[in-house]
Amino acid sequence: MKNVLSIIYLISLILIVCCNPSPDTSKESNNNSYKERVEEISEEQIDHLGITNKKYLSAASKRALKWPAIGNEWFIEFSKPEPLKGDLAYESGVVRRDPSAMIMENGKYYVWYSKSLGPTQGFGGDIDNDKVFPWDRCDIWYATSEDGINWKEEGIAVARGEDGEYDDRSVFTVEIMKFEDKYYLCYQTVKSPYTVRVKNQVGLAWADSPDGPWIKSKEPILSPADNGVWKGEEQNRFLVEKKGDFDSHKVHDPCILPYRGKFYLYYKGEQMGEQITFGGRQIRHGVAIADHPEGPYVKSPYNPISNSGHEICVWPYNGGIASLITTDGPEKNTIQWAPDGINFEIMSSIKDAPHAIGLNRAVDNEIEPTSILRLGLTHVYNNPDEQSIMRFTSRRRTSHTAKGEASE
Ligand code: AAL
Repeated sequence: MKNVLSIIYLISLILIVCCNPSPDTSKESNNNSYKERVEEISEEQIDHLGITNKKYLSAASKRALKWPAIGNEWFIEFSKPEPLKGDLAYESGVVRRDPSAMIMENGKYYVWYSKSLGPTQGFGGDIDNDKVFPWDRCDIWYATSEDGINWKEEGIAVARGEDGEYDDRSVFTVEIMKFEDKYYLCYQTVKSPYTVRVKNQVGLAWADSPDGPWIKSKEPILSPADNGVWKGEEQNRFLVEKKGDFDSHKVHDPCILPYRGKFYLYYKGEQMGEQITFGGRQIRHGVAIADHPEGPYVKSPYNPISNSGHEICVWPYNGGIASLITTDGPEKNTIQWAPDGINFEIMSSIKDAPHAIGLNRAVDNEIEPTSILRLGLTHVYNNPDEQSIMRFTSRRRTSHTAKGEASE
């Protein structure tokens, strides 16, 4: 017995020694792997980052050294949302929300948005007659403005479909794309009955003028992945046998950008059996790509392309695509950029970003990474039953001085 115990002890000792390199050895290999880099690090970088000794780089210093040679171009601060005037001012009993981007046509800004009337009853009652969400029973309306502050509501652009059509219950959360003198509105669609398990799709309409008339696609241009399995018949979206892809339940917030000779449809995916994780709801972003604006759109095999975010807010910059990520996920409150429109990296962190941003596509988005965010539209909840569209501004902070102190 004594011999057996001694052998076990000896084997354990050998295993401990072999499998756990001493702290000194690991430090050495860690420093070795940085040897080459250390020689590359300039005195200027060391001075700029305030590093004490370039032979002893903390994880934070290593990350700092990987930052691109940027100032604070991607870092911005947002104003509080301010009310609009005219027809888009708050109106009792009305929901106006999820504004599209603004485009400038005929000397005026144009914006499209979801509009519905009356209070929200939710899912507890008679869903055939009730309004289950503020964005239920919506049509897509549009408005114009000369200064972006005073708005004139022009009327319905795209209405819900006839009974039995894929968009017969609600059309909402719209985006605009102008391409080669044609206008395209892409938007979310729901078919009745609006249950908690109903799948949400994306529709498209096109016109030769921003004032319409709009021709609607006969079929949705994007649908949820079909590989999730509900558990049981009960209307409960959290009960699943299998969750399926990140977009197995809903495809939302579509936004099409012409990019690299193709059309990139960015969207938010909601998953069947959605859970709360360490960053909030399981909300991810994906992209589907087409050769023509009308489609067919093919989902990228790289999806999801973001594991964070909520409403899509994307714009072209410097040959790539920038994306503002809010609300959900571990990388919420960041601006990211992908050189290829797919592989996004964090460029800055932000706070108090407006929700459901309608970008100002009338400005030159190449002036600075965030020039397109200098002013724009957002929505606010006046209360659970009423939402209105507001405007925001943003600024880059370039100095930090005490009262009376001269800046650099
Ligand atoms: C929004 C968007 C989608 C959702 C709802 C209306 O902010 O993410 O449009 O369906 O909320």
